[in-house]
Amino acid sequence: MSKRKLKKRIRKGAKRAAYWLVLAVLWVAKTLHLPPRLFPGKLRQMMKHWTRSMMGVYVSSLGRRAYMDQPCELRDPPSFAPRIEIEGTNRMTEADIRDFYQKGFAGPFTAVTPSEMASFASSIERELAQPSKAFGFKTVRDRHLDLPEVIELFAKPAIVDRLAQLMGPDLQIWRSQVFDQQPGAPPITWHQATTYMLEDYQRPILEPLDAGQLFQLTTWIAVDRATIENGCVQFIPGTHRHTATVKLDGAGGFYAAHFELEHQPDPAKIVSMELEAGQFVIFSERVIHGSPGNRSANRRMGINFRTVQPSTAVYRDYDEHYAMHLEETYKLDHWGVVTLRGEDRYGYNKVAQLPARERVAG
Ligand SMILES: O=C(O)CCC(=O)C(=O)O
Repeated sequence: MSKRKLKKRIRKGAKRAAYWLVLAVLWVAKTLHLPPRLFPGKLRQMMKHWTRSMMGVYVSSLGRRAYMDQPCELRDPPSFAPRIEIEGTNRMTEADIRDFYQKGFAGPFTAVTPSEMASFASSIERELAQPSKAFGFKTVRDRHLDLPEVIELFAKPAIVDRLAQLMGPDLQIWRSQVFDQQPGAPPITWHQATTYMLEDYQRPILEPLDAGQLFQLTTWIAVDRATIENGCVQFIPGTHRHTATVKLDGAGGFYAAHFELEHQPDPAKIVSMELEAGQFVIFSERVIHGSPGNRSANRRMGINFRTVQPSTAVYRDYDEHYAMHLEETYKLDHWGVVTLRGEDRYGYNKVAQLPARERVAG
């Protein structure tokens, strides 16, 4: 091993040991019910947001295992009736909503035609080479904040009508990401998310009123045709009720983050969501999902966006955010949620100033 690699490994080991020690102290403090206010800055956040079971898994494994995200359980709603009434092709029935709650995802559906998607694809390729106006550097994250064509795609009635039937009439987009899987791209390991504490493991990005309810939905839209060969998104139905644990530094990878989910999927149960360009799937980020890597000669690009109800606070008291899997830090001065539908009766979230138009749909 080269000297540089050895030094890097020692630094990493020392950092992990220090983190373990801090967590061990916090775990004792949590067991003794000491109030978070006794701790400074980041430690106070961890005392507040790491549950005893999160600390317990990390400390008892000597820092080798952790919960994938803040553990919480999803309950069924009191009724599977759609949350809004819609007529026409985008209408979902009670059986459709029940099916979503059983599996954790719904689709495929069609947002735009493959030829409409082809012109979106050339525009997004061009724009991704330019710095994001919201963050000031080139990134695949949150390009809906500076590119009107992205928000126009997200606002297609085929998408918005279904999100509203599943989650309710008032919807805010808080985040989006382009997934550009070039030929040879490695798999995106099985993963799941709840309140997005997993991005820095200190505090959650999302603070729902009730984490037992459906408070977030992801829409994943195929920019290119997505097949098993080029690495379409795959789901393990029914795994969205509980939060799994991960082996840290495991064999799997999600870009720069390395971990392996401690859930062995039954291969017969894996659903491969093959999509034509312009089609989409809606899922709860709590369902275990990933993609098998691109073994074809063609690119597999997709764009996702994440929606909450205004009752969920997003990035409360954050000035900036670090995403471990992309190794990027975003200053949040120009970040805000975008109203996709309905109204905000809570006022928790800063609303973004979009370049073309602020409200994109009725
Ligand atoms: O595009 C992919 O392969 C993974 C997408 C994903 O993990 C997500 O949308 O949450």
